[in-house]
Amino acid sequence: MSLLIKGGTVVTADDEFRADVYCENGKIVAVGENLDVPGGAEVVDAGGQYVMPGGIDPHTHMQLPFMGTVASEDFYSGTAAAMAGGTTMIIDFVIPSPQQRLMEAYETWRGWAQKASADYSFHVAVTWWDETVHEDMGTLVRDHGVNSFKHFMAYKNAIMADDEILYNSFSRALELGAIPTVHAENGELVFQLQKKLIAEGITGPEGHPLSRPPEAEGEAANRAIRLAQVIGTPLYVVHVSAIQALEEITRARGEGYRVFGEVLAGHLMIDDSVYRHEDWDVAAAHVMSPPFRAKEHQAALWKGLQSGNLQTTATDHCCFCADQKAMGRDDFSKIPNGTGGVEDRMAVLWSQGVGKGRLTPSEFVAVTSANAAKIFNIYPRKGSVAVGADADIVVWDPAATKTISAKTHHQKVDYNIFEGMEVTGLPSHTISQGKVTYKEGDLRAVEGAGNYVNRPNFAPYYAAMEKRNELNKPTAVKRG
Ligand code: URQ
Ligand code: ZN
Ligand code: ZN
Repeated sequence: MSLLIKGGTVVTADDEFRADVYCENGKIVAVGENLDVPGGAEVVDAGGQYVMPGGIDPHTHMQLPFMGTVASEDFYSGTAAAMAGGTTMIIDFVIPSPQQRLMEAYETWRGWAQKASADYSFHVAVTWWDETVHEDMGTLVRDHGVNSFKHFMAYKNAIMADDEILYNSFSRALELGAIPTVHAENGELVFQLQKKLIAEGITGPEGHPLSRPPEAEGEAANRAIRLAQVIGTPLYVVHVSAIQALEEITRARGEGYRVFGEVLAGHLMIDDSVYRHEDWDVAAAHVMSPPFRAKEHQAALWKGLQSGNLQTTATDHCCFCADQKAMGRDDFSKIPNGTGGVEDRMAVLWSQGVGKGRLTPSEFVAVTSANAAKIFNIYPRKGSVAVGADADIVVWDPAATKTISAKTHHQKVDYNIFEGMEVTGLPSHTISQGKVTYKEGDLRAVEGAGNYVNRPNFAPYYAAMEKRNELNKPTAVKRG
């Protein structure tokens, strides 16, 4: 199976240059002008277009069992929709129930993901603690290519990790050469505010953002950052939505700490007025956590992306249809949390980022693909257009336009948070494993074609850090 992408401008996180790209057996084997390749290759004409690494969405939840229901998008339909939008890899989440062995949950999610049509990997959530969690984290890093562990600081009485779990898990991650990640909201504060609002008769979706103020995110972000700092691990903060959290990340990075921030395409574009929509279903369709924020937060998040204080973009694609959202008809805290976006992220980021002069094409590649690959240790296999890399590529037509709508999207959900948004800049071709899986509206995703991507641990880097920690190792004072 060979493919020649001709006449395009290659864009990586570092540069832009005119070159053809030749792929064989799922790998990039040549990048250069006027390539002389063996006959019989399929040819994609990329004239006037950009040739970029396929998008990596480091935050999705396909068919997640959550809040009494199951997300409507599965691993096949979700990875197919991703490729229709230029994303060729997702990093999803294994989320064990408290007291459930991590390895058991991991095997369950691996089974679900067999049907994926594009490559995928898993962060594994630590939602409880005992010796078996300590053991299973080691097995996952050593034998299953997991190098990131997630901690939900929200969702009290469900999957919330308290400080004891955070301390134990971050410490174990350091030993293993894995990176801890957090959903940073103070779960206790949210829980108390939910109770208070319901008691005051605010039961509609307008109560959702009121129960999750930006200060609840800022406090948790700072707490997680400082725990990681004392313990000695890096930290990745998922779906940063608020100025208060961005400020904590910016401060820690300014102090030289290795803290990474992720921002969702939705949080860059949508404000909290959606929760006051007169149509209950529209307001409920936007219930996700952290919530969409007041307008000033969007502007700050763009600056965070432009300044390099936020490194990746994602979607937190976790879909629930109207009949599922209706579970919270009388109590907003029972509306399943989650929204979609895996198909739209790249076009939204291009249109509103590159199109508005906020990002260069190379910065677009960095925040939609390369940085996630680097942070989760799969670069340059993923996130680059270079010889030896996986042939996961998007051919991008900067002039193509469309209006985003649930009526035309490939996502298995009956609402689109970007409904009606006009975008300029779309994939003309998506290439996964060296095969054209999307071509000018024709989606050719193959169920089960996706591969699980092992992500090597960071032990060598941590070993160096350990040496530094050794130097500063505290010693007991000898007395008397
Ligand atoms: O919190 C998350 O990331 C999962 C449960 C998806 N739902 C959401 O509202 N973000
Ligand atoms: Zn979350
Ligand atoms: Zn999530």
